Amino acid sequence: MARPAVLLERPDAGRVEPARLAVRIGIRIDSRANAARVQELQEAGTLAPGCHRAGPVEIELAIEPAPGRSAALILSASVRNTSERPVQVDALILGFTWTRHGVSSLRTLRHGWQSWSVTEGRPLDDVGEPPFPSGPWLGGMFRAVGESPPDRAGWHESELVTVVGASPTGPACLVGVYERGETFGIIHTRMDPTARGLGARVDVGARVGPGARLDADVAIEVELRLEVPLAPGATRRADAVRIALGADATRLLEDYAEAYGRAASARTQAPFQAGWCSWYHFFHDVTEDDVLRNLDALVGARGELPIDVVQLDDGYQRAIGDWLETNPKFPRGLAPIAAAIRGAGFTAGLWTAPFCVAPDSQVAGAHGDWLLRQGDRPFRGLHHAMWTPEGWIHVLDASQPAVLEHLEQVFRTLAGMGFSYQKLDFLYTEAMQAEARDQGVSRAQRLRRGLEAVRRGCGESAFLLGCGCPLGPAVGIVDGMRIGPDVAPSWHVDQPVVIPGLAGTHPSTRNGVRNTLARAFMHRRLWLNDPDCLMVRATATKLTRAEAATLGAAIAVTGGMVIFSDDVPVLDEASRALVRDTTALSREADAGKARVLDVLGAEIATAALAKSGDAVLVALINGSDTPRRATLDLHTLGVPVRTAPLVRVLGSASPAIAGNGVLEAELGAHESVIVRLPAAPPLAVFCDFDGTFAVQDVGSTLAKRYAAERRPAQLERLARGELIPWEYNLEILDRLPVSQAATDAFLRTVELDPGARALIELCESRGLPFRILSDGFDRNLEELQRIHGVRFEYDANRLWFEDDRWRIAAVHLNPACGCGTGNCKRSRIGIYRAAHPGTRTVHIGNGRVSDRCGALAADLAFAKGTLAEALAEEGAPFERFDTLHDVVRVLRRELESLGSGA
Ligand code: 9PG
Repeated sequence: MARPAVLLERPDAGRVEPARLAVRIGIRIDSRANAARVQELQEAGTLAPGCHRAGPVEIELAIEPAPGRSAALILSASVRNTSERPVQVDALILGFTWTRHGVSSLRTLRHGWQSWSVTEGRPLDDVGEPPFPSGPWLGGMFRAVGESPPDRAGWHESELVTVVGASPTGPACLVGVYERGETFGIIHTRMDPTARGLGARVDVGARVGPGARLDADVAIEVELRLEVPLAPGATRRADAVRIALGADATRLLEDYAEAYGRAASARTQAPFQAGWCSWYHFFHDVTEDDVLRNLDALVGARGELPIDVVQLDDGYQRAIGDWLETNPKFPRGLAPIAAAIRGAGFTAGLWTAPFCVAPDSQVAGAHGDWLLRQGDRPFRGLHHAMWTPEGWIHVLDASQPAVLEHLEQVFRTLAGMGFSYQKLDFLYTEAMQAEARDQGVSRAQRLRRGLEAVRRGCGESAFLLGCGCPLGPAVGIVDGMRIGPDVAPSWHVDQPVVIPGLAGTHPSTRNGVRNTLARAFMHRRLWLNDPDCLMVRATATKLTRAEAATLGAAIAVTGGMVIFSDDVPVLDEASRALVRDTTALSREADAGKARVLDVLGAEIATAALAKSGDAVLVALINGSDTPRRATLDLHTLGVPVRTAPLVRVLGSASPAIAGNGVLEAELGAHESVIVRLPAAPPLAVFCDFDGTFAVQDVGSTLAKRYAAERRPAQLERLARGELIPWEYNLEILDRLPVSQAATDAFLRTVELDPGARALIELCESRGLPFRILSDGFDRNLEELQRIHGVRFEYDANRLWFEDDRWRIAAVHLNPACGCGTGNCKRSRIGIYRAAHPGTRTVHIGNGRVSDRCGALAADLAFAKGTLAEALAEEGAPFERFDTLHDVVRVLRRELESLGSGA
């Protein structure tokens, strides 16, 4: 069989090959939209650019390289009904395989549909997504499709985006949809049982061994859910899909979010948000007095609790859907609340569930025809016992222009009262599988249009926070997004009834921390992440201080919004300190760049970092239920740091850094710690002196001149291995009877390399440490600096004049290294590297005796002369240079690529 074309390839991450292109056509068994339906799968052949027939439709597919330098493709598809009858297009399916990646044990990111849906790393096992045990309606609150098609059994499922790859780093393949409110993308993955020569069942782990294949195929299929009827001749465009290969899953996710955000005009520029919210202490019982008391307390604590937003949550409204009317707990209505908050110098925030309406609301009573339907009755978006006596909540149908006008009007009124921060909740209800008046408006489009109407009403300058929101359609409309389930004053889910299949989405601190870390890559690329409220109270909580600090640590190190939700007047000093510390650290992380390490490795990520000015915050997180010794090799941070001073800034564990650059801490169950380390420069340059920085070799010239008769014999002993290089030096140079004046006269003839000054200038201007490593002598280097008017730091052997003779002493003999020189360059570079994990070390040299061990120790070696010969013989990588100008050119290029984060 001919090999299929390769779509995408990267030497360190395998390749992507096309598989099938198909479409799901829905056939309704009766006339109701949500009534029983069967689906027919129509294959359109192999995934390839161009036009493909699939039963009654044609699929047009374009495949283009993604802009930029990464190994990524963009697939854009549209579907056209070429038949004479309407066709229900449920989904387009784009299939491919990821292969030859060399990974034996793969993991995958399960990304959830909406804010509260589970997002975590999982093994790519044969089981796939477990069947949802509580029925399609409940399933449909947390997943784009309440019940997966039967042919998806055994596949893993992820919504919007997934990465499959090695943990902690290594080859990875990302597939992500640039959802713009046309479709919902679901990505299915599994070990490919049809992979060449692998048989029906794949046990990848078992095939690891000498000569074993490590390149099992992963089958990946993206389903772009349209679920719209197409009239004869009509065309529909699906949202675009990105496929990317790389060597680090987190970076692939960051690149995806960056490119997606740009393509979708994401709103990422709002200032850092810190605030107070009424929900997690007062819940539905909140009163006007509670809000005003807390407002007073916040005014009193302004210096100490530096927040901007005061947000009233659920509990003020007369009925769900009637957002402009308050219940008796807010006798003066909403406007005075906004005025009081603003008057106190805060931003006034308000909670609503814009698409939800209770049956007993005025809006539902007056406009029964505005609701999404399910057959002959209004659709039920959720059951909420606190909201209405029967508990059922209906949903406004945003496919209707009148509904959009109503939404716009409501939010214009709220904005007019002074609420410039809107927490928009239960947004998923709009996008559930229900019957809309205009069936041609897809579920994603309904949500998008509804949100656009809210934005029009609120105005451009308002801060909109999505909550319970399917993520994709909101990009470009909201400024902030809840990225996890509700937190609670307990680590684990603590409620009387846990709904089967929903334990991961029920309120708990653990569930919040898990999502906060797993979705950190979205922050400031798609919006500002809202990790949900910090819980700092010391009473009426089952959280230990350590657990509360873990929530704080996850919020802080990912740089998201910091909202706390405790009764301010009763907070003790430790609780206030946690608010203060979390806010200050998160503000810092937000201004820099935050990164969670190893997103695939565990359900709850174990380490994260944030660059912050000239420091780096590093978090070690133990989300597990047992104590553990957390370790993190600082060389794997991807950011250069110094190992001292190490300052703990959150948590109470006592971390330390071992000599090999590994950060360690004993963490109790659910305990975390954040430390601050100084940032280190990206490169550190070590340069040989004699013959490299200076043209002539001082020592050997003096030896030739003043020890001519002894020299040949000693050189022979050196060559035979009877002397090590330092012993040879002792034989030749120690007690050499040459006057200081004669030596200095010779030194005045020594020239510097033509690029020597440019190299020092480059290092100075970019803050790169520059150090001469010389097996020559300190006195000569001092003298030559004076002669040439240059300054540099150096390590060199000692030379002094005593009793009319020169005396020498070695400073850094290292018997463990074979170099035998007085100043072992390998160990000098090794010492630097251990104290500066992540800094790339550079060595420049020309001689095989004293420079070889330095060149081999460095990350980047420049060589000429006998050093270049020696390295070439050994097959060691190096950059050849002639003068130091060549080195300067390459280092500039290197800095550019490091600076771009590639
Ligand atoms: C107000 C709350 C808070 C909170 C929101 C949201 O699945 N559920 O039944 C469910 C109920 C409430 C809930 C989330 C899920 O909380 O996340 O911050 O605003 O509404 O009612």
